[in-house]
Amino acid sequence: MTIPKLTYFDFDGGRGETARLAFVIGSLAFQDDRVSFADWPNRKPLMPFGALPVLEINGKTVAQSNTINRYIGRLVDLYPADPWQAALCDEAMDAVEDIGTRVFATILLPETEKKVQREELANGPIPYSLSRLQQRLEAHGGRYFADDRLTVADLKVFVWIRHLRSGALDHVPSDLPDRIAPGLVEHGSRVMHHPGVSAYYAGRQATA
Ligand SMILES: N[C@@H](CCC(=O)N[C@@H](CS)C(=O)NCC(=O)O)C(=O)O
Repeated sequence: MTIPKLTYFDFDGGRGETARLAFVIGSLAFQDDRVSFADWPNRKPLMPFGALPVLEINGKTVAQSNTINRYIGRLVDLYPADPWQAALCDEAMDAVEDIGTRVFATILLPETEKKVQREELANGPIPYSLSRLQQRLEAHGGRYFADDRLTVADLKVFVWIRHLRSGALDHVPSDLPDRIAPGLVEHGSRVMHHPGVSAYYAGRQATA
């Protein structure tokens, strides 16, 4: 196998971050191809669906974040072998994708419209999604979303909660997860304390 190349935007979050973390935790060397926003218009037409992330391996490419997460998860044993546990893992990743897609769709809106739409999301769909995700976590024992161990689902939820709490989303209160779903915040702290995850972010800070 050639060294896989993961192409995504140059920030520590979003749809590409789960796969980056999976590579790091799984100690699988990869090329972290970070695209600047300035360079994106040149790169976009070359991508299978004109979007990122994209994984290149053995000279072939595959797109769609959760597809990539599952694929890398299988390579590094962060995806359940049991079909039912795999379905639970997919469920959590797709649930994050559902709400994330609605939030990301507001990024390029004019400021007034962005404020209206984000406040609507913060007053309904985001808390709803957080509370339902927390219920699902509790239903599976409260520690991990599937397989009673860390999987790519935990990484994806962690990235999402980290983003919400970062304050980077204007008009969405950064304390929403703490107020609505403390179980997800605790889960996020569990993931952050994974040695591979904490070492990765310590390294990212050191190079920032
Ligand atoms: N369903 C796709 C969505 C991909 C997507 O919309 N990616 C965003 C970044 S998170 C993107 O590439 N935006 C730039 C563009 O569409 O030009 C996935 O899950 O990978």
